[in-house]
Amino acid sequence: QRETIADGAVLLRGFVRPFEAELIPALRVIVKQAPFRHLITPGGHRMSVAMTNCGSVGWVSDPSGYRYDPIDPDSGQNWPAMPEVLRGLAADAAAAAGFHGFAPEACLINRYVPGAKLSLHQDKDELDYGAPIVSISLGLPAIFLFGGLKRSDTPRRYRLEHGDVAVWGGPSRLFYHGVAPLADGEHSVLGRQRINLTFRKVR
Ligand code: MD5
Ligand code: FE
Repeated sequence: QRETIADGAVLLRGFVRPFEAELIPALRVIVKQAPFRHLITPGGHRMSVAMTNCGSVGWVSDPSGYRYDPIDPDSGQNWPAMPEVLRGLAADAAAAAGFHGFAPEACLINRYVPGAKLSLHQDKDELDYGAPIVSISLGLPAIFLFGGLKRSDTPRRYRLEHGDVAVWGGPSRLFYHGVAPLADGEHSVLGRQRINLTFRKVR
């Protein structure tokens, strides 16, 4: 089902559940080629969330700053290509939320283990804020913190579960958001972790 939580922000609960059997093997192939790693922020902190990417560019952070880079700094090679099943699901989810013709270049893949969190932030490293960001949640449930345009706006809390998709477009594209520390648990398919994929148009 479809729930609009702000102007341009839509939750599609269970949207990718029917495609789990294609999605998870595609993920395993990517992670074999570009393993999860803990990036260092420009402030010198090691992120508790581990990350990798697929697509023509990937999001990276290091002490010099944040950027989208065609090269995986760990391998010196291009990031793995974005599998068609992922590209198609992202485009279909965007269309279901009213954003037609979404053509993502980057898919950032975040891995949360119990205790891992993502502090409140805005996604501002993309050039085209007109395009939405599509987010797919897999594995353990998480509490998503959805704020507003100001850091001081009190976030609303949404529980995101395995198979849920969120589409962030329009004014909400630049809202502050984060993920509360992951509660411990065991997911029947992915075990003790949550995986989130975010599809982005970068240029
Ligand atoms: C996550 N990831 O659950 C989230 C899902 C990230 C990140 O935040 O930057 O990797 S994406 C949530 C998102 C993206 C863009 C805008 C808004 C939320 N929003 O307006 O709330 O790992
Ligand atoms: Fe974000």
